[in-house]
Amino acid sequence: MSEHSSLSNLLKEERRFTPPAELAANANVTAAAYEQAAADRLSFWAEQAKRLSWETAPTQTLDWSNAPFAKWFADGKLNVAYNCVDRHVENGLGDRVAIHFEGETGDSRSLTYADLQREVSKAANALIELGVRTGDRVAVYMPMIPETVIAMLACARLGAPHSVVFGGFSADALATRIQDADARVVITADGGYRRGKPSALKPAVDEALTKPGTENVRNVLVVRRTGQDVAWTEGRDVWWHDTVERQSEQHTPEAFDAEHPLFILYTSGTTGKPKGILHTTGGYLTQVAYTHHAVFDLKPETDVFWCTADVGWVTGHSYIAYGPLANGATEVLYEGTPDTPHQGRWWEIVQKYGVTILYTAPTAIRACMKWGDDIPAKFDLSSLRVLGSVGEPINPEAWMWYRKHIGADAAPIVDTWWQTETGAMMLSPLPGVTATKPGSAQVPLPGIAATVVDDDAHEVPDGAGGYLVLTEPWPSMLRTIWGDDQRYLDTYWSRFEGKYFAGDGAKKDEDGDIWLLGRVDDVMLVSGHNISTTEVESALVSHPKVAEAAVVGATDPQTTQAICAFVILRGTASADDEGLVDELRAHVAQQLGPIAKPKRIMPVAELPKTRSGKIMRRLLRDVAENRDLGDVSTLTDSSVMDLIQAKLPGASSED
Ligand code: 6R9
Repeated sequence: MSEHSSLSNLLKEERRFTPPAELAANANVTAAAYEQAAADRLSFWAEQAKRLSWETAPTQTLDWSNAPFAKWFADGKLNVAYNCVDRHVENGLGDRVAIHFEGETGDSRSLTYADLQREVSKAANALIELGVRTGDRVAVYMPMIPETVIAMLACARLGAPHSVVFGGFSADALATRIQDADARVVITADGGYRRGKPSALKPAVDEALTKPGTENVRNVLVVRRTGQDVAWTEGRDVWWHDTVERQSEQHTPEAFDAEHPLFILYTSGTTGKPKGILHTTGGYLTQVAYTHHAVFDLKPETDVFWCTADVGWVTGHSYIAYGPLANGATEVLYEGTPDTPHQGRWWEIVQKYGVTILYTAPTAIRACMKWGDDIPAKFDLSSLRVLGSVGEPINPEAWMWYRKHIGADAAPIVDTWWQTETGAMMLSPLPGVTATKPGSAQVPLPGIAATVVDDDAHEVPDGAGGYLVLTEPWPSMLRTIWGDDQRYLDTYWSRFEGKYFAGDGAKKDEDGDIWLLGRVDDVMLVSGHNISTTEVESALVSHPKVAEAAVVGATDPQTTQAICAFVILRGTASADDEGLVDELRAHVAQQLGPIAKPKRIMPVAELPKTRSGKIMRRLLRDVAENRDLGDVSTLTDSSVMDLIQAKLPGASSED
């Protein structure tokens, strides 16, 4: 993939932003952390494990004797819910707000740590009444409401691994996940509010439970959120307000082994059945707590943290449920979409709660860019002091907009690279230490070992590209794929001997900083050159008329693959503008070189995305190659594909 370097003028940014002096002077973590971790990585993590309250403190740190099946802190025992809730109450923080909940329709409520302790205890008692025992799997299919976090913590409290399924997934997707994990109970709601309207969830559960392989589900526990009518199966379905509310507020948590399973989270992968990524207890909680403390510089007494992710994405698990609560933080939980009832909704929430740390995804930032600078300008965002990004490479254009219009040209941006599989952040700047570069995740965090290698597993020199690999085990790593150890070995550990293959293309710049270039499966081969989708997308978005772009390689008889781009235009630009497509093609050629010039550019209104805002390039490839669409069950909005296909004939531009 050496062509990456010759194509990368765009990503070769000279701009660097040093941390604000005051933040640097008071930062939780300084440059010394890198030295300590480098001197003795395992002692560093053993030290971080002390952030948690262990019933039995671990004496071992890592057992790698059966690599790549890791055990971290194996002889330690702890309870995750105790760590996220009870211990804060015992430490006198019962009155601190844990969650400020903001409903889409404007309803709100705040739960203190003492409230959370009562609610989680009641929910745990209810699950016991429903027969849930340690080790039983519980599926959670919920909107973004406090009961979702309460349900997850109640499962954790009982040592019953949860499998949270994104509320936007179809009944089929839910059924597959219930089957694979052999879930015994499903926790759901009648519905949630989406774009100002109640959006039902219970019917999908009812449908999923008619499918073979779901027979072991004994009960469905239903939260009443919207009040809409629901079908009811007597004996199986129970209301949360009947079952949970009458329980005792006392529940004594039991300590489990550090390697006890905490959750399974399904990730779709490119083909075949979804992979159930298994995370366990002690190592996971150690790394989410440490990274939340270090990367956001969290001061739990004064900060208000807001992660906008859905709880059905790993980001919601690690940085809504577990990391912030383990650290005793105060956080915002928002039910709805950023543009309901108006496009300034997020900024209104930042202003209302005085949010100091905001963690979101590039796709959302690009949407806000498209809506216009004047919208955030109407709100007081002066409380914000650290901004985070996750989910995709953030193109420099969006990074600069985020910094200027949301961060008042001062708040450091932490671009955090990690995966469902890694459990917690792996590469990221540190806000009080790193001079940040727009578009780069830059360096492995203290205690993490990552590099970029070529096809033969040799580390590439600075200035060259290849594959991102993790070279040492880390505490929050996945332990296996649920029920499929072989697939775990094949997917992550067989490409490069002894190294974890992340599946992402990456390059190192002249300073050794790492830039992510998108999934390796998405790299295009054009006339013998490897071209990264990320770079072409970044070039397109750097044009003033383009808000968002998705690029795929479509089979082409002359060039192996031809670059096809789907673009969402900004504000006033129109798909009918004479010469627009030629202008964009010329712009990419000028930014990256003629080889990267898209053959076709199609203006579209929306792009197909997953729960985390990742573009589903596979579907766009199907469109570009005139094939029938494959599985669309993990799309957040499947009507998007109809819109794109309908536009195809007139909107395309051939050479
Ligand atoms: C947390 C999460 C993982 C994939 C990952 C990569 C992409 C995530 C990124 C990023 C560039 C970042 N990704 N963060 N690429 N810069 N800061 O997203 O988990 O949904 O499993 O996706 O997302 O391609 O391999 P998950």
